[in-house]
Amino acid sequence: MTQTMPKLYQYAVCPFCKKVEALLAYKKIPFEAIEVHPLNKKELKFSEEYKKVPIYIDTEGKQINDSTSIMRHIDADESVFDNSEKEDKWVKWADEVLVRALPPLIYDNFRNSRKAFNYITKVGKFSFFQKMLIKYSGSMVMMIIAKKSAKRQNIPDPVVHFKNCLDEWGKALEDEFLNGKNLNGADIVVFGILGSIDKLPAFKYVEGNKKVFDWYKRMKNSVYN
Ligand SMILES: N[C@@H](CCC(=O)N[C@@H](CS)C(=O)NCC(=O)O)C(=O)O
Repeated sequence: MTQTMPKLYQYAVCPFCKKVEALLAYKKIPFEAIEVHPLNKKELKFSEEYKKVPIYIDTEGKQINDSTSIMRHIDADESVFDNSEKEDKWVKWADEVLVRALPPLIYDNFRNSRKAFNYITKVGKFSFFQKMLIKYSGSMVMMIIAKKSAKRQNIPDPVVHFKNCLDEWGKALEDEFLNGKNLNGADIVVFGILGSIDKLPAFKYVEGNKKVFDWYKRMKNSVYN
């Protein structure tokens, strides 16, 4: 079987994709990132049933769907995930609470929503017309989805809710990382998720939480150096 570079189908600000990207970077695994058109998803044509991102195609051409399954596949040697109870708890929290706190925060009004989509269209290789379409219709659609999501989750104030999430994570940190001196899968997951807003105005709330921001900088060093 021919060996090729793994491929990661993603969106630039997708927190699930950023989790995977962080693990690949930490493990120094080179990969090809393919930015998916968020409206027509034409890059995902090959995937008949599953139409979400991330999708990972490994070096042997095997397709893996879902960020958690992809991370487990990449970390098959278990050098990052320590499978502790604490790690499991915070991985679950990250996917169920932290990720869901983001849309109401970054798509809260049309201006911020457009900023997020400005970034998305800058990163992807889209034509001018596609960029305009993605920027304006995407911003509008995400703003509506974010409002519904806030209501469903009973989040009256997305900023307060996000700050509370950051406090929770800060309190869980034992030393330099979640489990002390060595980072584990939950550190990578939370780092990746927060990294999805790194270039957006909402990142100021991460910078404003000293404990979490110090940890974030440590993570950046560990993941990218
Ligand atoms: N459980 C999945 C969730 C993936 C997911 O919801 N991805 C979003 C983007 S952040 C998506 O592709 N939504 C469908 C869409 O954009 O149409 C995972 O962990 O990978």
